[in-house]
Amino acid sequence: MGLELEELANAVRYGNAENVIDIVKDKLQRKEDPQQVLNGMITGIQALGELFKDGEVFLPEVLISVRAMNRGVAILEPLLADADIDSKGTVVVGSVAGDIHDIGKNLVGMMLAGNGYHIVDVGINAPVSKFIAAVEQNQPEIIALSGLLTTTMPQFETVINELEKQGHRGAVKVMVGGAPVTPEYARLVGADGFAEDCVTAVDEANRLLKTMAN
Ligand code: B12
Repeated sequence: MGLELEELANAVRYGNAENVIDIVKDKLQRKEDPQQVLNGMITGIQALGELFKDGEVFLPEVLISVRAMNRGVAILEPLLADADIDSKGTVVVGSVAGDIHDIGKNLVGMMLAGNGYHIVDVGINAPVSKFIAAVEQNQPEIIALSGLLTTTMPQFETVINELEKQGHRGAVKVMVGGAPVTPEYARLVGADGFAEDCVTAVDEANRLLKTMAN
């Protein structure tokens, strides 16, 4: 990582919103790739995640960093989500019941929007009924479930089973993701797709769309 990206990662890591905003704006002015700028911020929040895991930082510090990161993401959003593209299809995105983590879910939605998908975001801590209602109202091609906790990941299966029960499973592809999710787990719960991050999530959505066309 370049020195300045490291600076950006540190600004996120230490929750310094002013610095985050300054560095992001400066980089965009110098026509740097918004995706690279985003990666700098993700590196910062992930580094903080490690310290959080080890008990070296606590929730309030994490929240301050999340707020700083969101300020930076808000500046990048219009650049990542280029509105001038014809819609490829609709994706319902949401963080499953019991889960209030939304940075990853928002980034996945943003990258998909930037690559031509219409996004319906059901938000955080979304009960199964909310996903089903969104499917019925919007007839999406894909539903993208985000789960960051080992205790909320089983919700993927709950949503998939309910889609089946309500007769929607044939018409919608389900893709899942979140830090603890593995491709094996995705298969185990009967999901059609999985991606490691918000960039490969776009490739995965494109792949799923292709399988529907056949
Ligand atoms: C920020 C954060 C918080 C913030 C969330 C704020 C917010 N608005 O999101 C706050 C402080 C609120 C929080 C709370 C908690 N957290 Co927390 N949190 C994190 C942290 C540090 C970073 C998460 C993050 O935003 N990462 C950055 C984004 C960009 O990455 P991401 O979410 O993984 O998303 C990427 C990919 O996974 C993927 N992706 C994500 N979703 C999807 C969906 C699809 C369909 C696809 C294809 C891809 C995809 O693409 C994304 C972008 O590239 C992680 C640590 C970590 N390493 O993940 C812990 C972590 C997830 N939290 C954890 C815990 C335990 C909690 C709490 C229970 C703590 C507590 N004791 O209260 C609560 C639970 C709250 C709840 N009910 O949900 C644990 C989970 C452990 C586990 N395995 O279950 C972690 C792993 C930390 C740890 N190591 O202990 N947390």
